[in-house]
Amino acid sequence: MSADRASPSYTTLRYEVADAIATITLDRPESLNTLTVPLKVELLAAFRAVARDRSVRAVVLTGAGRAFCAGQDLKERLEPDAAPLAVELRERYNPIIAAMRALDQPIVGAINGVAAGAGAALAFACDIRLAAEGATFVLAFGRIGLVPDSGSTWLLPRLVGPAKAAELALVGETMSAADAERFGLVARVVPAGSLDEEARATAVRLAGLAPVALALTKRALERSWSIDLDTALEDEAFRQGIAGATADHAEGIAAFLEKRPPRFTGE
Ligand code: T3D
Repeated sequence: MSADRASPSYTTLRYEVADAIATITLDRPESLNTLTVPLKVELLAAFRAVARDRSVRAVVLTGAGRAFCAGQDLKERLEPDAAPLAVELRERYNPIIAAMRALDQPIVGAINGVAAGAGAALAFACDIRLAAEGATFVLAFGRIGLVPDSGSTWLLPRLVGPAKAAELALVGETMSAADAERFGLVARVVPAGSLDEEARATAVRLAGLAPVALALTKRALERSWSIDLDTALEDEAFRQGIAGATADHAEGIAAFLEKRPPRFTGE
């Protein structure tokens, strides 16, 4: 990919912007992209950079090497100055998940390999997930005497339903990419060699849509889990009022009638 902009200030991930798409690549392949404090700090900074950059219309999140992310770096956890677990969650993990879910731009997770522990949670927090054929998901927390965290107890039941979520969270079984597709955890499984291309194609399609409508749709889908139908109907009417007042809506109608592709500006 030829990057329009790549920030040299990141050391544990790559942040590249090209053609209105930000690609964030967790880049510690020698340890399966495990989450260290520097990586967590940089990942939050990267999502905040996306939030500030209105020229970015879609994000791809992926991992370098054979893994997507093996979760918390357990060697770092044994260091004497490691923060207590609850502090680490409140100060580092939770803000990343919150930033991902609050982002206006959609995030495409390109799950290239194993996604374990908080690495699985990062995948769950993406808006759309594509998985390489060999990718796996494992809530490895129970194996080390921990509770699933980083939003996984909230996100997973909403993605795969309560029965499968309970099995994954309690038993800690590894879920294959094929099963992830079967249970609706990923939108599609693709050959490993095509994952980057497929993820980028999805991001390109998203980047060509109207940004305000996309952001409102993200919020509506998220909110739908905690409201009843009557409230959802009113919520849709409210959001449609906002989307309908945008220049992009007028452009969408004009483009349709003129039989040409729309040029959305985010206005
Ligand atoms: O701050 C806090 O602690 C609170 C937050 C917690 C959030 C969490 O994420 S807790 C869960 C942490 N993650 C895990 O428990 C996963 C541990 N890893 C595994 O279960 C397996 O490694 C995988 C299923 C991810 C992959 O298995 P496999 O067979 O493909 O690879 P491997 O041989 O096990 O691992 C390759 C290397 O990566 C190996 O190092 P070595 O022996 O070659 O020097 C392994 O130790 C290392 N590695 C893998 N995961 C981690 C790790 N090193 C440190 N931390 C890891 N999480």
